[in-house]
Amino acid sequence: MKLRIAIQKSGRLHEDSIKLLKECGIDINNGVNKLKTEATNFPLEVFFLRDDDIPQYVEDGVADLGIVGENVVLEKGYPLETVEKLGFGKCRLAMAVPKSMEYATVQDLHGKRIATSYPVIVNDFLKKAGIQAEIHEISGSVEIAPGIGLAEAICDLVSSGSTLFMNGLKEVETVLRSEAVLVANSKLTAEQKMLLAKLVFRIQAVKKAKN
Ligand code: PRT
Ligand code: ZN
Repeated sequence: MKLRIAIQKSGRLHEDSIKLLKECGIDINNGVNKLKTEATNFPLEVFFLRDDDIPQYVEDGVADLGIVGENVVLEKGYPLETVEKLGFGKCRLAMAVPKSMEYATVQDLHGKRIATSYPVIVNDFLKKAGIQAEIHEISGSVEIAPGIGLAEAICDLVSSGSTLFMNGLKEVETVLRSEAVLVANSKLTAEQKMLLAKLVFRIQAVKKAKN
């Protein structure tokens, strides 16, 4: 019996995900272009996937566990169990508007067009704030939307803020704070749960050693 974990194939979470497993004493050889690999000293199989696909694989039980940003987990909306926050991949999903726009409160988003790759989370935010706005879903380069006349505001991930700055935008609302999390399928067997507990114990030890 093995646990199967899905991690990002390439991108911002890839390196830190591998590093975390290594720090947990788990040896994996991650050759380039491999779709999966096996740990040599822990009953763990590692799948390399696009981050957007990870929640679905875990929900379907094709993988038992996944490492993915909370932002992706929430947007997909599957009832996965968040087992542990991992302390890397930190960012925020934020509303931003052109620097020149006067902005005082969230009410200023009323009636505006908002470009985002996170329509579910944004819709939820607007609903809670009692704001009616038009959501334009786009899959990339969200920050150029105001400049090309597609929207008056955007909602996108921000870490340093330099992308917003370079595009003449200012951050006006934090919609969500996010970091990488370990998620699990909600129907693990008793044996799988025991292995997961072992893994989580090691992750917590790694995190403690860093504080
Ligand atoms: O190929 P795949 O689909 O797997 O990857 P991806 O391109 O969809 O995702 P990727 O690798 O860019 O991000 C993976 C995860 O990293 C995200 O889901 C977040 O949880 C987390 N993360 C942390 C970030 C950032 N920080 C981040 N800054 N994801 C994206 N960004 C982008 C943001 O969209 C914007 O374009 O970086 C730009 C802003 O950065 P700053 O530093 O200029 O503010
Ligand atoms: Zn992605």
